[in-house]
Amino acid sequence: MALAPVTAPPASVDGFVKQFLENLNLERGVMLSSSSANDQYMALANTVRDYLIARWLEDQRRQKVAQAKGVCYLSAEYLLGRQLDNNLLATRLTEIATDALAQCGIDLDELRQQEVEPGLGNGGLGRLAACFIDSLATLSVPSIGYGIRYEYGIFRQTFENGEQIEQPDAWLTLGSPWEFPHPENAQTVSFGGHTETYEVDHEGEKVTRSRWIPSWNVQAVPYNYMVPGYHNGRVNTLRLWRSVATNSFDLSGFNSGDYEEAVRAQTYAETISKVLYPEDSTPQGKELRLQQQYFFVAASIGDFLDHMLAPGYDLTNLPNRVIFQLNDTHPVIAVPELMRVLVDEKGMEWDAAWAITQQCFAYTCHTLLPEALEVWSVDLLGRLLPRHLEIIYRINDEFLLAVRKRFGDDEMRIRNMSIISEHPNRSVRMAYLATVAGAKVNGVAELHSQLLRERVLPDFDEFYPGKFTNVTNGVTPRRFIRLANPGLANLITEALGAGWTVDLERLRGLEAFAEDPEFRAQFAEVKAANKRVLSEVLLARDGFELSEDHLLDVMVKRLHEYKRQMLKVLHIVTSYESIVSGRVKASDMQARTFIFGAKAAPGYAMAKRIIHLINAVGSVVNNDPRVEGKLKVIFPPNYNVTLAERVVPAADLSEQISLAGKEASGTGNMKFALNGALTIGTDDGANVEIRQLVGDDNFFLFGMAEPEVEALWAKGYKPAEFYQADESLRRALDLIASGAFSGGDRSVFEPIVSNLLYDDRFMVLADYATYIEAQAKVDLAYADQDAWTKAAILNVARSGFFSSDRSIRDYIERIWHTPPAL
Ligand code: 26W
Repeated sequence: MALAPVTAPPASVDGFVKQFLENLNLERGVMLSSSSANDQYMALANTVRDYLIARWLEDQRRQKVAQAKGVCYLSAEYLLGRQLDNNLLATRLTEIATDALAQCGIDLDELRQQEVEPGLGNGGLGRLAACFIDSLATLSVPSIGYGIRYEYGIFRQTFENGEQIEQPDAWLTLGSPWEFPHPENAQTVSFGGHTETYEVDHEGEKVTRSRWIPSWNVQAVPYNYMVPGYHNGRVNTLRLWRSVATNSFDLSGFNSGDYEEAVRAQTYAETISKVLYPEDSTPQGKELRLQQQYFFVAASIGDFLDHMLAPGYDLTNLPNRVIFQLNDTHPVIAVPELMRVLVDEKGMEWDAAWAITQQCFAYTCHTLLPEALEVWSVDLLGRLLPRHLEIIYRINDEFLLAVRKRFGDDEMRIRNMSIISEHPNRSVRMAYLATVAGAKVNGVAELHSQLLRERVLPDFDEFYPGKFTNVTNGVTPRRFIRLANPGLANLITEALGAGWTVDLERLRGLEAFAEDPEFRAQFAEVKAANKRVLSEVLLARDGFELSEDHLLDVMVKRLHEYKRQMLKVLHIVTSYESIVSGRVKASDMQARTFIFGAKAAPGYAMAKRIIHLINAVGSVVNNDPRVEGKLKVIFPPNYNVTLAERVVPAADLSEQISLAGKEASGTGNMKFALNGALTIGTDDGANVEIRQLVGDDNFFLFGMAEPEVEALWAKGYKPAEFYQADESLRRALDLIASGAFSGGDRSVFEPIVSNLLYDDRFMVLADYATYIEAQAKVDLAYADQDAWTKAAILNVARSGFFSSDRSIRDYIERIWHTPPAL
């Protein structure tokens, strides 16, 4: 069949106007003259959708007919950012829409502002998933993203007297025009109850089988989102699940007057997809979180088996049809779920089912922090998912048997490798389960993958040769260059011609232009214009104004001690102290504006105190006349994808200063390099690869490398010794301790100071001196604007490797082995 049954409206200004007005009338029920901005935004979004739907339906049909191997990306988070602009870009409709709206007297830019971004993720992991589904669609890979449609995404951050306040993110209040609910395709997801055994006849023999008798269930309703590829006419699907009660009311209860009891079940069922856990890196071990995890993977596996397979599909072929990619441990409960479905529901033998399962999963690890590796107590898991716990036990028994066979009765090794940990409580190590079940396990940058093999899972690496691999993260050039930085995108197209957006290695061609003074001038002008745009945004948003000719020094990411926002604070305080003590004249100083963006997990007290300190330092530094405006600290609240799209293109300096061995990859680092910021960074995560590519001359390296960190721990790290030995560090810490940033109250930031002096798990004090040195080099380098611009161009030219398209190609080659696109 050549034509899909639905056709898109004509891609012309007139066609667009007609469709837009029709949507305004028919979908919103308003006339143009009486429509609100929200009406107009909704009608516009509907119009863009109308252009995508025919393609979408056709792609779904094609994927089903072909039955080729595809990817199910399982992720608890998708930090999507705004959809309108991306969908306009993908469909080449931006110009048409601009003109069409202008004909109706509407400014597209104003409608853009109407969209509340779906913040269905915490940070790097969720944003990576969003970049990956963009690349999967752009590379025409048959694939679907599965996740949770949280009613409330990551909290909205405000500051009160410098302290973080969390507000609910009610992103759905006005409705989302991008989602297609399909209640008729709901999956039932069960919980609780018990298991029992029963006997069946199998080829004349009686065999004992197990089954799960759950005690309650919920409905998982799919909400579909279109994921358009860039200029390739493809539209993939993101399917997010919402939980609702099975029989929304218990009618008999209702009739007998117990209204409260009747709604209770419904309310309870709906809490499962109510809110995103704002915890980043420290799992909470909360029952609701396990419910969320099981809820979405059970629905996804059920959905795949029910709707994506040809009728009568032979499940022994499943590994040729699908690979479930586990985005960290959050979806790992999918492993026993697939086993349960194959064995208990489809009647397959255990060994056959296990052989299939082991080929159908692959696991991506996103962390090195031991505290971030999820474990679930056996108590909780057994209560919520008793059959799954049995299955996990059996997987573990057979696995440990194989380990014994290979290594003998090395009890310590068995303990270390067991999926069940006995201490401090009996619990299931989800990363181990994923490693045992996964066909492949990957880290997210070279260094991370190496440390994963050598430090976190060495026994597994030995036991499973070839299972571990690396796929370095990437970011989508559509959102983070084309949309975020149209000035740079146009300059690149003028220099290199079209096509680089889907072939980012072509940025290499810019190396030659770095030598061209005219190109450098144009590049510098783009940067300056981006700073003006950011300044306007910040002024409207938070009342901040950027000063011209300041070096823009940016640190935006979740607030975590390992990321070391404190090191940045110490640098600022050091600069400030050198002015107020009279040792440095403000007029001799390179003017800098420091921008922070960071949310702290609501329960992470130290992180929240650091946010308070940053704001406190800002209000003192910004208002001290002795500084003569040479240092500015600004901290716009509620950093999110939308703000990132304005901040990243304006930055001169990108701060990537985690303690070596702690940041798995980082992806902000890539966005900055691609937008022509220079990095000051440690030898950590993907910084290592960025530096190798852009060259030492175009990167400010400082701090201990990972082996030096290990050596210092081994020797015994005493942070107070660094304090004693370094006068400038002493002055900075003393100034904070003195109450200079807390109206004389020494107690407010005392816990931060004490923590650094006596604990300092992330070795801030040990890296302080080299950091300050590197920052001095930054100041010197920035003084030669032309040389700086050249280095910035080389950063762009040499960062094409960090396209998420390349990451996805690596996944295909090293892990998924999916055939070329249809
Ligand atoms: C609730 C427990 C928990 C544990 C870990 C929540 C979230 C996590 C994530 C692994 C945190 C995360 O986002 N990790 C980041 O993943 C990025 C994408 O691979 C990397 O670039 C970052 O370095 C890594 O910190």
